[in-house]
Amino acid sequence: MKRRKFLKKSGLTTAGLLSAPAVVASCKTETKQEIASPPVSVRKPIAICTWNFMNATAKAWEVLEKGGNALDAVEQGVMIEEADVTNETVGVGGRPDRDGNVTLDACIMDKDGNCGSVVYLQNIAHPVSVARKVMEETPHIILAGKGAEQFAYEQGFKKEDLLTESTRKQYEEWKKESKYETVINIENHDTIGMLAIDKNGDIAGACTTSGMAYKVAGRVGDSPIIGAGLYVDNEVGGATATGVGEEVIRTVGSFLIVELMRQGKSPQEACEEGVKRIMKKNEGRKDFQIGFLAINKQGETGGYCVHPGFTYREYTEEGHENRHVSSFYQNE
Ligand code: SD4
Repeated sequence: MKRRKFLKKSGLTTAGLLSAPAVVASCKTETKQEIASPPVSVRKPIAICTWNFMNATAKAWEVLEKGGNALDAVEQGVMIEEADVTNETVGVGGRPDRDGNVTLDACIMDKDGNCGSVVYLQNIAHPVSVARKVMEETPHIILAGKGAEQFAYEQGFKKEDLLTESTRKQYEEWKKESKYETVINIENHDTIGMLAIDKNGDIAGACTTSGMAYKVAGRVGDSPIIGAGLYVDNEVGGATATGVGEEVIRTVGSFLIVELMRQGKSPQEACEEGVKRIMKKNEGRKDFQIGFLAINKQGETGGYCVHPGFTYREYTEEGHENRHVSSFYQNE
């Protein structure tokens, strides 16, 4: 008997079935099997990203809506920010290190746990796509610096000047102050981490950044580190981070969030717990920012940040674009 017919005949709704195990037990085997695994309602497709990057989520949605997979959606989604010269924390137009060089970090992870990453990459506008090539075209996971750049050229990427007039000017100004040390503050944000579930229910994620502005040359943050800036487990969900990478690496932040979800926490609860762990190790500090964003297999989302003002953007079929403002943790 088809499921819908059975429901009609028995006068039961799906909710009724779920709360009526006695009825289930008395059904014929054929029907029993269907009822024993009721369809879980999943919000899919869906794309979410850190901060308020509506063009990026719109692009990811465009891919998902056409039936595209989550991996393509997150790659193409974050590429919007990599190409946006007004985003001074990602791709072209990203702020340089203290020696004036723009060095980029990015990673990507798919439903099968495959992943690719580039760190300290220069002169290439789309590090996320190079990271995908590392994942798909090499037996490795991370390529760094000159090697990553050389690999990118071999894969057909073009050499580009990533400094813009604006970031060059800002750098010159910064140098005048001779503050030759890394500035870690709450304004240092706008890294994009994106997570998506496609129509098949598969999850993928990507994260891309130019890192902390005026960092010590050679510094690599959390964003390209699988488990820190990004983690996806197709059975459980995915998480990504933004903010001071050193703190995220210390707690293996995104992996922690996914493991907390595996233990039954909602994405929101998991992000809150992740932030609290970091704050516990930083009693009294209020001068830095960490934000986590997460999605579980059902398409539920959550986000949490040390500071107020953290937002994330969500794109789904029902709600189209919703901007969620997460709560924040205050360290007493
Ligand atoms: C880093 N997590 O390199 C990055 C910075 C960041 O928004 O997220 N900025 O540490």
